[in-house]
Amino acid sequence: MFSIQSKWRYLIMFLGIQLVVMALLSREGYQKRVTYFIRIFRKPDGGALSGRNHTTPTISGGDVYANLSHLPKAHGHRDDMPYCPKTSPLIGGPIHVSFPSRLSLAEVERKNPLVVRGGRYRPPDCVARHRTAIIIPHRHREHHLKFLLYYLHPFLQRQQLTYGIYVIHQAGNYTFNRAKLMNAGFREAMKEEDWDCLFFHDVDLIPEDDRNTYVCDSNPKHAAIAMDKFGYKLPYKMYFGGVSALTPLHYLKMNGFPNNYWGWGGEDDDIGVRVSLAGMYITRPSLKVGRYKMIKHKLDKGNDVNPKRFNMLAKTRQTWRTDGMNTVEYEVISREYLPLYTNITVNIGTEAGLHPPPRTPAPAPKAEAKDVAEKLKEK
Ligand code: BGN
Repeated sequence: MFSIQSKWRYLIMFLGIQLVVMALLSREGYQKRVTYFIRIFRKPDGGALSGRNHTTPTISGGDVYANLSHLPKAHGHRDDMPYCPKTSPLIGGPIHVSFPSRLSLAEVERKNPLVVRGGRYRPPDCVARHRTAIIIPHRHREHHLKFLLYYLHPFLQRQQLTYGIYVIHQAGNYTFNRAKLMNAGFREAMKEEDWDCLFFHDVDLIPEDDRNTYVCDSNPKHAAIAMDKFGYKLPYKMYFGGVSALTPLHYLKMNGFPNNYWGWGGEDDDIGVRVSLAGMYITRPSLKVGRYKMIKHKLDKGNDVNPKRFNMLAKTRQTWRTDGMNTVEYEVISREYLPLYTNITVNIGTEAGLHPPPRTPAPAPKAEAKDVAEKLKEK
């Protein structure tokens, strides 16, 4: 009898301890720590690709795809759909970003079943309050683009936006011109849809917090305020590089971006100066939210540092009205509506114009009379 009673006592004590442990673990802080430890024991780079096992996707802390699997698989009827809430319930805060080498575009497609041709999306269960186009200037960075698409699609879906992703690809091998590609991207995107906000986005920057909403402010917004490469701080007060957001009205008010910055550097500073010359100011999210991880890479071939940038920057006040959207010249070579983005290849020419005359080869040095005489002798 005595022993049965003590057995019951132990069993009740054991169950009690289990209950306390479970209660503690279910508290948010403990959940985060448990996820943290699980991540340590996982293979490196495995965290972001939680959907590798097709049947049982793991929803880990910071997984950008968490919650999205609960969305309806098809779009509802347009007439009876309510507006999306002002703050999306799908927003989760910090996102874990890593760059697993095995990622493929097919995997990105599989994980984004609601994205349609051309890289377009609208929320399946509500009418979006915002319509955002993402403009990505690009050349020889397919590897980076794949990672950006992997993170950007779910990031934007969590914000319940209607969106489209445009990659503006510079044709040929002439020096890269980021700002001119943005001008081409702006015009081509606006031809297709009445976007109310455009995000000008470097291909190698991955947003790390989905509270950094991809919607426009009443003034031009600099979104990439805290990058890992600058120690998650603004490198200087007027910095406007990486990712910025403007409405079509903002863009036209400042005559778009400059067309004449060939190579690395200065064009983003010029754009920042244009904002204030056009009577606007730069807004920014908080340092906590405007965080980005940069995909490491060497300086590109064909994007050498632009030695003219200092002189050009000193003249922005004189040039911004006559160089920009009102003077941009380019040719669309192709427009492809790919599953994850619209790929627009453009010829933006060179510093010598859209169709620079082919370089004539230097004339061969005239043969000396003496050499000719020698040659004749040999014969
Ligand atoms: C600045 C560059 C920017 C670049 C940032 C961050 C110039 C102009 C000379 C004053 N500006 O120095 O274009 O985005 O660094 O790398 O070089």
